[in-house]
Amino acid sequence: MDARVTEIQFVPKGDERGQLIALEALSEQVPFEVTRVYYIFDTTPGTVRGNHAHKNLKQVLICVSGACTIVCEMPDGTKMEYRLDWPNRGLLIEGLVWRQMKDFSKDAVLIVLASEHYDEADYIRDYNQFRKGCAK
Ligand code: T46
Repeated sequence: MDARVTEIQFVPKGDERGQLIALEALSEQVPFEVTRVYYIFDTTPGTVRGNHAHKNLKQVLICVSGACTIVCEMPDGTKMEYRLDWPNRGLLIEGLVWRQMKDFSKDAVLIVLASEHYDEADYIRDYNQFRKGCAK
């Protein structure tokens, strides 16, 4: 799978009562079957999470409360930072992308929709192995 990071803008179904965002599997925004959902909250101030890549996983990250920064590095060393600070912003991460999550606000809740069940064998935690583009 090619490494790819795509910023997604969700269109809220807003009215005078407030906002609602609906996400559907196998849609343009979530182009996979959602097999797992997890969320990160109550983070320790200054913490940096992640520091790994995935071989095959596809994920959509949304900071539904507060804000955090996602740093994505491609196997060629290209780095991009994305500030997720509103529930209508998402990040689709596919393939071999080294990711870090940092600068969490106190109220940050980062929810992640994932294409596969949790599998430690899908993680690449060795940065040098990642830079070699080795998915073994
Ligand atoms: C990712 C970023 C954005 C589970 O038991 N099941 C799960 O589905 C997950 C995601 C984690 N865990 C366990 C494994 C560890 O004992 O929860 C603990 C913390 O996981 P980890 O250190 O991998 O968390 P992060 O925040 O560094 O990374 C997570 C995801 O693991 C990863 O896939 O892309 O969020």
